[in-house]
Amino acid sequence: MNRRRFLASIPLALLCAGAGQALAQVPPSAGLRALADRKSFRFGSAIDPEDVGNSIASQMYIDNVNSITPRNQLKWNATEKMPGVFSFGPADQVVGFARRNNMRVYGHTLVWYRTPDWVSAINDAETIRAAMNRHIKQVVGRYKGSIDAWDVVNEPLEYDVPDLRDCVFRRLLGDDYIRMSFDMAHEANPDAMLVLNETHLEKKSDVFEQKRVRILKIVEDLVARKTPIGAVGLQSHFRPGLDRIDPEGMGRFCAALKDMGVGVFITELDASCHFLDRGKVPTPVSYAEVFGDVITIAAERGDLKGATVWGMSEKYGELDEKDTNPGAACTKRVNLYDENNDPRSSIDGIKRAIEAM
Ligand code: 9MR
Repeated sequence: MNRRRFLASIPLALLCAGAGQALAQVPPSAGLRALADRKSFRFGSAIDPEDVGNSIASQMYIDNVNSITPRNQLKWNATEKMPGVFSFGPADQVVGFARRNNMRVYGHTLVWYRTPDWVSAINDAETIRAAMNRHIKQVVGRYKGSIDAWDVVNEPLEYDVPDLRDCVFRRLLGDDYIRMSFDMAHEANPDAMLVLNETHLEKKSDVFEQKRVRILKIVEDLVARKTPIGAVGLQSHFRPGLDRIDPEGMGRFCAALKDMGVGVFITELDASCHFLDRGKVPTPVSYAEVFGDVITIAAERGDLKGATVWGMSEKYGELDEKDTNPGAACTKRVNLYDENNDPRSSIDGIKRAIEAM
C-alpha cells in the first residue's frame, strides 16, 4: 500500500486525534468575550508570554477577553535593563497575539517605584527626567498603533498609609513627577487613555478612605492643570477574609471622578486566599460577589472604561507571591478558572455585572 492509500484508509477521527485531544482540554467557552463584545465593554486579562505559546491557555483568552495586559513585559525592568539598551521580544509576542486575535492591549506600567537598579541609583533631577522621557518615548511610541491605554503612574501612594510614596522620581523631581509622567506619555501618544493606577481604593477601612481622598486631590490638581488623565485604575486585588468592598466609599469615589470628567478602570481584579484557612474554609467567600460587585459599583456610579482580571487560570498562574501561609486555602491567586481549568463562580459574577450594563 502506498502512503496516500495508507493515509486514506485511516478514519479522519483518528488522524485528528492529536488536535482533538488538545481541543478537548480547552474548557467550553464561558462566553465572556461574546458578551463583552455585544455590550461594547472592554474586558481583559493579564497574560504571560508562556500562555501565548500554550494552545490550551491561549484559547481560554481568545474565548473570554477582548483586551489583554502584558503582566510584566512592559515594566521598566523588562524593557531597559541597562540604560539605553531596549528589549521588546516578550512584549512583542503578547502584542502579536492580541493583533492576531483582534484584542486590544492595555499597557502596564510606565512609572513605578519598582525600577531597575540603575534608575534608582540616579541622583540628580536632570538625569532622572531624561531617563523617564527616553523610557516613555521609546515604549509608548513603539506601541502607538497597538496599545491604546497605559498605566502611566503605578502605586504613587504607600500601600497602607495615605501618603505619597518615597521613590527616586519624587525624591529628585518632587510631587510634580506625576504630572510630568502624564505629560510625557501624552506627548508620545496623544490618543492613548492615560491611567493613574492605585491599590485598595475599592476597600473598606479608614486608611483606604484617606487614600481615596488623597487620590481625588491628585486628580483634581492634574485636571486643574489640564493634564490628560483619562481614568483612575482600581487594582482590586482582594484578600478574602481580610478585605471588604466598600460600596459607598468606592461609589462616592467613582462618582467624584466622573464629575471631574475622569473615568475608572478595574485593572488587576483577582483574589488571594492567603488569609483563609484551608481546613476551616474550603470554599472561600463567593467569588461571584467579589468579582461582580466591584464591576457593578464602578459601572453604576462611575464612568467605567473597562475591567481586567489579573490572570485567566490557576492551572498556569504563578504562585501567590505573598502567600507564605502553608495553611492558606489556595496557593495561586484566584482568577476565572481553577487549577483544573474548571470555571470559578467569578465568571458568573462578571457576567451578571456586564449583562446589567
Ligand atoms: O503579578 C506580577 C508578578 O508576576 C511580578 O513578579 C510582580 C513584580 O513585578 O508584579 C505583579 O503584578 C503587580 C502589578 O504589576 C502591580 N500591582 C500589584 C500586582 C500584583 O502583585
